[in-house]
Parts: sequence; structure tokens; C-alpha cells
Amino acid sequence: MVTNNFPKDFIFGAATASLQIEGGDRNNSWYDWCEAGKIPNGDHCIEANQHWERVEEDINLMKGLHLNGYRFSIEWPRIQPTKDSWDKAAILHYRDEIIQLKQAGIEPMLTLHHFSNPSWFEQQNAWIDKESISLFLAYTEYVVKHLGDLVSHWVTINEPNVYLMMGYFVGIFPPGKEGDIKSYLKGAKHMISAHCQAYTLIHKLQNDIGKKDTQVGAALHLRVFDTYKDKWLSKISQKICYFLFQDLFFNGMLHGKWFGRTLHRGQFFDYLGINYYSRDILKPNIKAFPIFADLTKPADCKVNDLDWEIYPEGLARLIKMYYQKCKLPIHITENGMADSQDKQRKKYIHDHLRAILSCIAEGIPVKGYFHWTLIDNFEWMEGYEARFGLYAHDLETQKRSLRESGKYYAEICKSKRLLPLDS
Ligand code: IFM
Repeated sequence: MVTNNFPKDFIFGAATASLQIEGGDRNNSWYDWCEAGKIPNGDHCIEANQHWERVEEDINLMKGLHLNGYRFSIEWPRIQPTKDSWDKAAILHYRDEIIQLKQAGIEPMLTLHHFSNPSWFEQQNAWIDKESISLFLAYTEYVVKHLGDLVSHWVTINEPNVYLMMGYFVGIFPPGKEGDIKSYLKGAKHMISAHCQAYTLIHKLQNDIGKKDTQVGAALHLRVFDTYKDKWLSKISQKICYFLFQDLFFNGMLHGKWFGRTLHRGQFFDYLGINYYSRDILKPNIKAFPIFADLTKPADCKVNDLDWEIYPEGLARLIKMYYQKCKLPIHITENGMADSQDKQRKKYIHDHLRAILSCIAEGIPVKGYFHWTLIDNFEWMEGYEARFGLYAHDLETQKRSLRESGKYYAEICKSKRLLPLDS
């Protein structure tokens, strides 16, 4: 039976990424991308939320929401500014942030890679270069050795599918390549292999210090792909989309597989991290290589400020679909909407949490929900225009203000109960 109560140990969190909130770093691929004038509205990630200087203030925001979890990422270029150097002060900064979080009763979920690369790594062809795997592992080792005693939940790589699709196929993320399917696949193979080896490495290092509660996963951007009027070509597109965009990564990272071949033997997820936002209806288009479809939406559906369909049932569908495939605990590592007027976010949160409760009622171990995002921030190609925050952010004054939907989420986090919309 579906109840309104979440399990006592359920993690209610929010998620962010370093590049999107910290500001101030000039040594990364997104700084270079902004400098090259690639953000259509001219916004620049150098400003962001000045989180680097405002850690304490932002942890207070989290306390205001009654969060007991926070997913965030380490900015690799800060830790390893050049290929041959490490910045001790930077890793200690993160250590201090984690200590403050834990003192506030907030468990960190730490992401090692979330879209941005050190400039030196980008310049050597980033993830397309085979050396990327050993470089990522060296960085992982450094982070785990310095922070591992404080961290139980790890995300190796955030949305490798989006990173590669946008950077090598659509061409709107660095390095801006279009239709380069060969690099997409090469990058995928390297990211999958890096994830599997990082999984093993993190467990080994944590074991060495006697830390037994380590959970390692990745955050996969999963979408629902539905067919258009049951057309035959649409059914083929659906198979291609599920495979190329998600199952290649899901099977690869879970089982160490690459097109049926074993890259690494074993199982490399302790939990499945799902980032869920929307779905696509695949309208046949024979010229649209390699998916042979245009991505469309149902007529008259509700959308967010970025014109993405709001489809809460999709979250339940994906949780069930992927749970069947892996039978592992699940964390919703991201879910949220761009809604500058805060007109729809409250219902969005309600409906997506209701979808999660329906899965829990069926016995699926959904363990946590990390709302994207704590505070309006640098939304990649949209700059500061897309406002996903539970807190609104004023770039001029750096003022943070809790939205109505944030107040609603705070009450849910506090009571661990899904509250009615009129509450
Ligand atoms: O802001 C992004 C995040 O960095 C990755 N997942 C999707 C979010 C919203 O677009």
C-alpha cells in the first residue's frame, strides 16, 4: 500500500556541482569555453554563487531545509592544477566543508567528475585520450586518501552520457564537436573503464583504513523514450536511444561490459544513481542519424522554463525498469525543474516524491532523493537564466532567498512525510 511516510533512514538531500556554484576558478574547460564566448547570453561561470567563499552560509541554507544529505562535486582542476602538481590547500578546503556538513547532521555524497575538466586535461583530448583513465584514477586516489575517512557515498562520474552527447555529438559543451560518433564511443569506453577501476580503487583504499560502509555508484541521466503513434521506425529509434544514450553506460558501468565484451570482471555499482528530468517522444525522421527520430513532446503537455516535459510517471517507470535489471538500492541523485516564477515546482516535488513512494510500496529500495538544486546556479549553456533552485539567487548581490517550493520541501524533509499540496 502506498503511504505518505518515507522510511526513517531515507536521505532527503539537494545536489549541486562545483563548477556551477563555486566561482573563481580559471583553470577548467568551462572557464575556457565561457572565455571563448560560447554561452549564447554571454554569462560566465567565473561568478556563480561564490560558494567557495560562502561554504558556511550555504550549509546554513541546507540546515534551513532540514536536509540530511548533500550531493556535491570536487573541482578536479583545483586539486590538480597541472598534470604534475597537487594543491593541498584545496583538498583541505573540501575536507573542512565536509566536516562542517557532518557537524550539521548532513551526510555528504561526493562526486568526483561533474562535466568540468582541468584545462590541461582538456587540452590533451580529455576522455578521448586513453591516458584519461590513469589520470582520473590518480586524482581519485588523491581525493580518497584525503577525504575517505569522512565520506561513505561516492559518485565516480556524473552523466557521462550527457557529457559526451553534448560535447561530441550536439557540440554545445566543450570541446564543441558535432556528429563525432567515433569520439562519443571512445569517450564512453574510457569513462566506463575509469568508473569500474575507480570503484575497485575506492573500495580498496577504504578497506585499508577499515571503513566498511562505503557505497560507490555513478549518476546516470536516464530518460523515458516513448514511440510516436507506434510507428515501426519509432520503435527502432527507441531501441537505439535506450542503447546509445543509457544502456551502453548502465551495462558498462555495472558489469564492466563493452558491446558484449568484458572490460572488467565483476559488479561495479553498490547502488544505482538516477538523474531524472523528462522524456522524449521519438517522431520518425530517417535523416536524423543515428537515432532516426526527432525528439518531441506530447501536445499540450506541461513543461518547465526550458520547454522540457514534466512527466513524474516517468520517474516511477525508470525506477521499476532499471531495478528489474540490477536489483540494487537506488538513489535519485538529481531531479528538479527550471521554474523562475516558482509556479510549478511545489507540485513537481510532490508528484515526483509520490512516484518514489509508489516504488517503495512495491518493495523497491529507493534510499534517497537529492533535489536539483540547492540554489539557482550556472546552468551550462543557459548561463544563469535557467533557475532550478530551492533558493533563488541574485547574481548582483549574491543574496539567497528561500522559495515557496523550498519551504514546502523543507517541511517534507523535516517530517519525512509527503505533505498535501495545500499544506
Ligand atoms: O544542471 C544540470 C546538472 O549539472 C546535470 N544534470 C542536469 C542538471 C539540469 O540541467
